[in-house]
Amino acid sequence: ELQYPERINCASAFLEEMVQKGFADKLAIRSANTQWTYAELTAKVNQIAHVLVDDMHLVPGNRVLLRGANNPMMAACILAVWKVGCIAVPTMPLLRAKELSVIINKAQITAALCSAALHEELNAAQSLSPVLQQVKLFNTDVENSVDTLMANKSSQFSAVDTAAEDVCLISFTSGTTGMPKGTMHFHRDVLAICDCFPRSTLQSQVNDVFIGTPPLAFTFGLGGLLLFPLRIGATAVLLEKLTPETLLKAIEEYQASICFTAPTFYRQMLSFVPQFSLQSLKKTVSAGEALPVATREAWQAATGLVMIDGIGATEMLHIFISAAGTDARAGATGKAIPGYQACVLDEEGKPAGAGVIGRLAVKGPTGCRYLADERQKNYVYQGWNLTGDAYEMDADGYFHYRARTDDMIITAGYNVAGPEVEEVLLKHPDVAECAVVGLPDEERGQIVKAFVVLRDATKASDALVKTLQDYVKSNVAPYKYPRAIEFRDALPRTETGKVQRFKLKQAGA
Ligand code: 3SK
Repeated sequence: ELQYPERINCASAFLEEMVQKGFADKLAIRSANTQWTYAELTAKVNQIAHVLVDDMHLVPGNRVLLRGANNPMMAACILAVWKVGCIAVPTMPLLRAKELSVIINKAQITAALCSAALHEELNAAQSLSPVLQQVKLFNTDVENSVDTLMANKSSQFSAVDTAAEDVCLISFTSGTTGMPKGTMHFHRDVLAICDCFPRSTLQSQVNDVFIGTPPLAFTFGLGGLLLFPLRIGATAVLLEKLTPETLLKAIEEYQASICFTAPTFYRQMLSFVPQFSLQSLKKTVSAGEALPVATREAWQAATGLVMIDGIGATEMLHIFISAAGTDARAGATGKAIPGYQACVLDEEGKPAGAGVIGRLAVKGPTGCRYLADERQKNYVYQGWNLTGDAYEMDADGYFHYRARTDDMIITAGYNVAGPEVEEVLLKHPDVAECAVVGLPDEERGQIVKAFVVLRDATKASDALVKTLQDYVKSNVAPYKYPRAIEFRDALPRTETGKVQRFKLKQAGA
């Protein structure tokens, strides 16, 4: 079991503790035009901490909204907020004024640090939410920006003496349902995620170079691209606006060894893989969405790497079920990682045995604490966190994803898991992306409908609809075939890349 002292400030663990452990001159963060060693990062964070205290007059417990893409200053600002004992509320760069305003009002946020490039929407949000009193810009040398003010500050700052159980992070769920929730996490939670998955499953090492796409505002990215490397003295590469092609180019250029991104992104990278030399790449982590077997297999065939699949949740902070190397099995996410327990609950809320599809329940060092939200009672049940995923455990204890619990389709009395049909469709050479949902139907209760993005949109035709339907029927039980297929140019996704099935249901109804 993980043990932390009663009083800890997690920022110190990533900064001065690493300097003291001998990592002062090791590269901590790299980006297109910045390279900071652990000593330099610590100095920058300390200078920003002075700006927060001396110029913004923040006190421990204040909530600070952070808005920025993946870059060194965004990372330093998050660490500085922790160092002064405040609560970081990182927000997704793609959010618009109205969405930002919902977060500001919900968390009663009075101060914000915002990258100059993303200022416009926050400015508009401030007019909607007057509770936000001060915004300081970073990544700009205008007067009174963080960058300008920090230049004259001391590079020494003693971290505020916080309790291990003080809240340091409020992470808002991306809201596949359109109603975001704030999830609160402690200083010890931040350290716990670094001491679970990356040590046991990923087995990351000091010489690793981490790279990938998820925003630092998404806990998948915050952990995988910043905290995991800093906790062990490795290097974090933080890059903005990556495309499948530029991510591969960056892996080659920065000699990255560990990559974090979502299944759709891996799938899109496939056609570019042969153009790059990827010898440095040792481990690839897929999370954020279920990993289709077709994507896992194609990735392994193209790169020789066994994908490390994982399921995490903003409520749990990071990954809690996964498997790597020879433990990984196609079709299974994996097992509960060391430190966590998982089971499947049946319809009566009792742990079910192997072979039963039910609600996934998890517990471990992190867990769900919603900020003032009635939905807390739906998430935590008898000490278990109910993630909203329908899973099946096999006889060897591997967990197999079936669907989101509210996305199970019941058609003419049959249970159909949308992702199973998606798996089949994705194997068809014409299909680039797809999402399968249940739509209300008088006769059958629901019908299975597939929304399909084609590799070549000009191929869309009634004949192709029939071909795809027959393809599904010949690969899985025929009652699972999509009675309706609609071709789309793109699927609606949240800022974290999850398909918004509720929007497809609304559109298709
Ligand atoms: O939402 C997810 O799927 C996720 C995955 C990994 C780590 C963290 C999160 C929130």
